[in-house]
Amino acid sequence: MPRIPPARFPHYSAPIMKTTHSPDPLLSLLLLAGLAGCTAQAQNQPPAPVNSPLPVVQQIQGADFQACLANIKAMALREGVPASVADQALNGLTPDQRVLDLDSRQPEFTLTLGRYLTNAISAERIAKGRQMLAQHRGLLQAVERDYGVQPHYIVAFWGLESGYGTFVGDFSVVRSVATLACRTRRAQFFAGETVQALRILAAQHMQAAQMKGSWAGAMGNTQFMPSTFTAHGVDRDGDGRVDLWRSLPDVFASSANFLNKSGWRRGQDSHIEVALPQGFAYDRVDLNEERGAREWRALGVTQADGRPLPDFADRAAIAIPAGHRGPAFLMLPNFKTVMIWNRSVLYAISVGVLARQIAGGPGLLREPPADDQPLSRDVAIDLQNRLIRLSLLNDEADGLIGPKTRASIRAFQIRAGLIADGHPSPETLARLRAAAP
Ligand SMILES: [Ca+2]
Repeated sequence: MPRIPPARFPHYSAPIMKTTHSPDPLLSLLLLAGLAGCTAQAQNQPPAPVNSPLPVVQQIQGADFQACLANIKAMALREGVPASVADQALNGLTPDQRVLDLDSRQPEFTLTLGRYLTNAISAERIAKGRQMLAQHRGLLQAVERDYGVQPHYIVAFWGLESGYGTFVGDFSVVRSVATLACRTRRAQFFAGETVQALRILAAQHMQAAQMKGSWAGAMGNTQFMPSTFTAHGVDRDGDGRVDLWRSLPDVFASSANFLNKSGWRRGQDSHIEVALPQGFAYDRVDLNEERGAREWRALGVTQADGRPLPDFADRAAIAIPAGHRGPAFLMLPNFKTVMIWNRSVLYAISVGVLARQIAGGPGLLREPPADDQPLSRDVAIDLQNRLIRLSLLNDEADGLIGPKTRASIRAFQIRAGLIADGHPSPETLARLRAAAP
């Protein structure tokens, strides 16, 4: 951040591929937010390479780099990539050690909501977003007519992904995804991405030397992975190529097309910031606790500014990623669509908050608590060990604050007379240290 440095990518966590993007560097945030279950619900599995039998993928892993590339080439030929294109892109390719270094780094801390939003949404980013919205209004409105995604949301994604095209990455995409396919345990996913990257070259959307992206292969203004590019890229300007690097019509239409295909509901927001009443039962805040507008109103939930909750379609759950002292978010259906783009709750919140500000609205009405500290893995393990000693957690301490640990924190908070929001706030941590020295 604008994009969180890829070094934060927590590769020790279970399946973490985003649908559109590189491995999610922000999953740990989501775990801190106690919302890991949300990912399991909303995520799509990474697209498997089409028509690639598993034995080929298994061969890839054990092979040396050149043999691995030969296997990927065989997969690409079966997908219709001409041998000349595959040879030109793969011959003489070597693994990129920078990519492996970035991939192997583990995050030392999980970010808090407050820190995340500070990184994601600067005053400058809001101002430039407003400027971009005004400058490209006609094009954005035409795209909205065709795909149903509001201009300020398209601009917000653009701002978060690449700083409005400022940060698009300078890694060779083919080399990055081939390196990750042949040198990491995620062979199947990245072999498929390599094949899709070759398909992009075969279709002459972009030449290999120009096809640059993030270290994990996310490309252009939208930071699409190759498979998302081939599935959802749109040639809006009609020059015969999808160009997510240089053509804003293609960039906007491709983003909107992805969101449209992922279930975006025309004209709707992704979340509503809400206020919870005094004495609210925080065990109702859980991703499985979806309720309709009438039910939430009956429980005393209002908009953050005190106005009554508007009607909304379907049922929605509430998230409190900074605990009861921080802002609360009613996650509307489009929130789930944002999480198909990037399966991080904090990312999805950022999109909604930034979009609203780009449209001229206010930011958060309730700020995250300033004293919330990023949780290191060691502190998280220490927290879990104390919960285990109190017989409130029946699990191994793994340093990941998931739904089970969060439930244990709630149980401790109830025992200690604290508000049972399941959030490891400084006060909860201090009380836990005193109770289980
Ligand atoms: Ca084009």
